[in-house]
Amino acid sequence: MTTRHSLPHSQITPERSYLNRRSLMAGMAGAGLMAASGARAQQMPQFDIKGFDTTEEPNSFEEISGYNNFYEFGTGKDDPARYASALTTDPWAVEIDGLVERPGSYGLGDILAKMDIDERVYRFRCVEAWSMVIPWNGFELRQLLELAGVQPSAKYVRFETLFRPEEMRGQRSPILDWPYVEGLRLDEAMHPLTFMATGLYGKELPNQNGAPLRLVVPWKYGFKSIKSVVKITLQEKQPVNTWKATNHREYGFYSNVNPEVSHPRWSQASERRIGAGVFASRIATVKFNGYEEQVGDLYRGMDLSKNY
Ligand SMILES: Nc1nc2c(c(=O)[nH]1)N[C@H]1C(S)=C(S)[C@@H](COP(=O)(O)O)O[C@H]1N2
Ligand SMILES: [Mo]
Repeated sequence: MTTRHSLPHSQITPERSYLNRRSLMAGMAGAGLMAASGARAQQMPQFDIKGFDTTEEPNSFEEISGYNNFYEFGTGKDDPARYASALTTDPWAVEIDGLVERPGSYGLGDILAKMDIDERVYRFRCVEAWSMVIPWNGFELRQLLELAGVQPSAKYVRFETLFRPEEMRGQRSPILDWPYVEGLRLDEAMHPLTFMATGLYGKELPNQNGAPLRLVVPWKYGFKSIKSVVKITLQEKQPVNTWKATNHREYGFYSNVNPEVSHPRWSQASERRIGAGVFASRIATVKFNGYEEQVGDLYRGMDLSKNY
């Protein structure tokens, strides 16, 4: 498979110039917004002109690839970085089935040859109340769904992670009901913010971050962003996602970031930014993780405390 190794410009951008370019853009976008909306802008996440990229400082590559949740490799935050190198990611294929026009097994190389690889600097908020800013590379999920052709009766998308206990040591224990499953409503899946990541910082996606292909839904708690995806099913019924099945009182289907709806065991009103240092103060969590302007309409009229 060659396409995974031939990403466009981002592949050859060294980390330093990548960050310089980012902070330059942050400065420009920040200046405009501050002038327009005054002091309040200081507390709210800010985005570039497309509305996709946050202008906050990204976390380092080491932070993003060294502090992970990927229970297939263990429950410790440093287990994935230690053990995920055992995973074979080439060859890789994604089975797309259910209510689609062209069901079948799609090789990753063939998929990537048809996708526009883009960069997205997204805020990322785990349900455990820590957060990062991550510069992903990848493509919009809707491009992949359009490749398979969504039938009009489809209402939800179900995703499944690889099940390969020989390489994924966590799957040899019944910590979760394997394989890991997630789901989105079709309109959430088709939203331009909903991303399939194939890399970060212009480098290949580290295995611990869900190589070679993982979902990223920036306005939802991190567990919705399912890693190492091998199966995508279009269906009429709402999928049963792993964390909801494990504990439906604590984890729901929607899982939109919401400072007003507490987790039964902790508040969701604030978060700890990874890398900010032990003495840094917590930062306020923002509804839909700061993406309310882009996604608020998807949930008009819904009771978000019931649909948590
Ligand atoms: N297959 C799978 N996907 C997963 C997880 C997992 O354990 N298994 N953990 C989720 C959780 S809880 C979070 S916070 C994010 C973490 O992504 P990151 O390690 O790239 O920051 O992955 C999500 N996707
Ligand atoms: Mo998480």
